Amino acid sequence: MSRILTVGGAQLGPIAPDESRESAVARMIELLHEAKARGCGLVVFPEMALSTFFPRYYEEDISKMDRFYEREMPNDAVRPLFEAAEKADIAFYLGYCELTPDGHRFNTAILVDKGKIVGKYRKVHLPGHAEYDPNRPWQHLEKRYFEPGDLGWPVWRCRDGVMGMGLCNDRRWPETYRVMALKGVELTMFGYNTPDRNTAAPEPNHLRMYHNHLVMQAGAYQNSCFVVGVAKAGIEDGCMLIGGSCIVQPSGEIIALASTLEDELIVANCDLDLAKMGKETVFNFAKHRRIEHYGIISSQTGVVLPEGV
Ligand code: CDV
Repeated sequence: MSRILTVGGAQLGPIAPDESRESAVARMIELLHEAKARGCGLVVFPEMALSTFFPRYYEEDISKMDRFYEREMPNDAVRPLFEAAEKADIAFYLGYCELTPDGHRFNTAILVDKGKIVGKYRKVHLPGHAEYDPNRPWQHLEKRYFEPGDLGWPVWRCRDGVMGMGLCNDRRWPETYRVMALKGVELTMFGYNTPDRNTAAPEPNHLRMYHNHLVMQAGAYQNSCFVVGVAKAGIEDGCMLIGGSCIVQPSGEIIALASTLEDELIVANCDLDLAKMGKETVFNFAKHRRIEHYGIISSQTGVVLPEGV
């Protein structure tokens, strides 16, 4: 018996700072209709899919950015997406900025099925910085505008599989995948906004795409799960974001890949049973993990060098 889930990665092109939520939602509904026509049961949208990537802008008073956050979910602007997905019988992942009733700000993703939020994740690995950096052409102020996520990495049963979520920078950290893999994850979803040509890192531009795929392919293979990575791509208010949305199978091979920097749906038939093979052999955790040597991973953040020169 196989468990085939047809998965769509709904890449979005840029969202301008003054583009309305209603407009972004209309674009997503169009991709959802295409996903329905192509047989999808699950669609993954990007990180911050309802707004421009505003952490590129500095504001002294962070409440001046409140217009980019959602105070409830779904709200009036987003409800049509929930309704369209329920009608199409498609589950979806959606990234957005969350402002809680008691004033906490998170970079959040939800998993929605049959009109209901079945899972919520708040980004743990916030990249960038908290104060204005004069050396950057664009800021990356996620540490200013968000608190680190407080929910860890739960997984959820959905569409006959075990699903997990991360957001953007989380995909670069092996801990993200492994925590979920220890809960049996079979498909892990990441939305991302990855700037190109304009960060503080002194590396050639082509490496952004190479690393984007490298981390998700390694995460899929080493944890024997599908990985779906979906970009907000293209030139957003003058700032270039990479595309390269992809679906990776548990072997680590890419089985669907975006070819544009615009709104684009990629689709793959994912047999969730393929995740079993690695979990029962090379990455049979119960059999092969040696936890007596792993303690340092959860007790230490920075590097401690050996003594001497
Ligand atoms: N939105 C992100 O988390 N972006 C980071 C950038 C800053 C490197 C990323 O990991 O793609």
